[in-house]
Amino acid sequence: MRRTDAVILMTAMVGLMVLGTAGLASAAKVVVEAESYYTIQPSMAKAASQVASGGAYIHIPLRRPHGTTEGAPSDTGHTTYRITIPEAGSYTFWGRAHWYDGCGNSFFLRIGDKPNVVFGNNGTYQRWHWVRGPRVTLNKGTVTIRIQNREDGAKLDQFLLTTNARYVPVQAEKETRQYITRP
Ligand SMILES: [Ca+2]
Repeated sequence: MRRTDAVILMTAMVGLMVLGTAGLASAAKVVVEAESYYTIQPSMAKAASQVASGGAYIHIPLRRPHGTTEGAPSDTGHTTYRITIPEAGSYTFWGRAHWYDGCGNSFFLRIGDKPNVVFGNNGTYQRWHWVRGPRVTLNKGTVTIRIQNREDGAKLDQFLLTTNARYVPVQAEKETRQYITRP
């Protein structure tokens, strides 16, 4: 290899490394504590907990007797959030949930003007864990997110939106308050 070729190759490699770093740095992530809602309507309720991030979570309180078959939700209790999306793109929704059992493991989720979807229905019970939701295309600017009652015994600690499709949250995350509007 001639010396000039080597210099060109080195320059190209450095350029690619810089591009790669910029690509990683540009992944947008918005983290919201579930208790940082804009509005709340019963039977959705806020509860305090020392093991929940921020010391609180939202939930549809468990009913007694708790249903053991799928039925219609008891009401349309919900929270809404006003979130600023920092840049246009495809975002994956994740929620840090705590499910009671197979009949207390979901919410309805509505992101902006997207269709209402079922969030959850996975089989991890009685502990906080991250649950993957839909991947949605969002514009830059304000979006309203709505979490609604589907089953009693369902709890939500945090949720996040990330443009990085391969990102998998593990622990509770630091809230990005600059993207959250409170009343
Ligand atoms: Ca929380």
